[in-house]
Amino acid sequence: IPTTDVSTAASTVVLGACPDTPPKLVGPLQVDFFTRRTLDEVRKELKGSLQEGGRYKPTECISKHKVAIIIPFRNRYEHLVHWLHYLHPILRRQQLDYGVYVINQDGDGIFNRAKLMNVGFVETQKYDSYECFVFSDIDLVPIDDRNLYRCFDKPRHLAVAMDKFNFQLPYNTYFGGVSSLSKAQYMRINGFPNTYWGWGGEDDDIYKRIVFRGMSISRPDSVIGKYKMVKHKRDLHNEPNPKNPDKLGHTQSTMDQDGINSLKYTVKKVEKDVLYTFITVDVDAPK
Ligand code: BGN
Repeated sequence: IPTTDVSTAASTVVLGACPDTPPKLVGPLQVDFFTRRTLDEVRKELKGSLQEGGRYKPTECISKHKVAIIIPFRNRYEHLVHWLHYLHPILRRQQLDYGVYVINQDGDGIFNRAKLMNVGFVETQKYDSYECFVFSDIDLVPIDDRNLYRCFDKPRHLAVAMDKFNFQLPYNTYFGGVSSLSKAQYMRINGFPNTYWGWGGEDDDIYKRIVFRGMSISRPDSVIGKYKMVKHKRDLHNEPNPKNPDKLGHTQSTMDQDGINSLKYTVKKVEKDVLYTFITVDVDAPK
């Protein structure tokens, strides 16, 4: 309940904490990727409600959830436009205190999704005291706003029912697409591996780390956890890497050496747009 401070001439309202269940969620959403959108149009749609760098916090209450949304990225602007158009209004309705950080891999060496997510974890903490990190692929849009982009008492897997997998998990231990970890959960697994170059396996490695550190995961149900994926061709320089499946057999012995404690990278450029903070990094990718 907001209380009024009458000690000043102009009365100031002291905000209360936001409720546990955000009151303005609508449930299932219409999402389509056929409508052509430009970044400029999306900026015009959203700029009144956002702070520079893709930041937002509710004005009606104090959010309990300070969340850095981290998106590993390279050359997918057409997906970024859809993601921003749909996600900002959802995150706002969820009453999160959040920022959107696009972690852009510099150059055209082999892509490394998990290493970019580690970079996001370190870099975003330079902007605010984030305690919760949501890691999202650029091509995934939730189609139910009750799927909360925050942290829970267990590491959370959010992308449980994707259209491309017929709205089911592809397998029980799948942890790909979109996930959230608190700072403590993330530190407990030494972050993510830095050594999965190219497509495949890094999400399975993260799942194993969680289990090897005695945790389990939580998920929304498969109604709330529905996602649409923007259809696309495989990116250049992100081929399935035949070495990655073998690495998975060694996670337990490698995870203490390969992770946030061994992360090396160079920030090349930081650009603040009203819709996001765009961080370009050299991750020392093999060609
Ligand atoms: C799995 C991939 C995941 C990927 C899912 C869904 C591997 C490791 C060898 C088994 N795992 O096969 O990374 O998210 O498919 O596409 O390639």
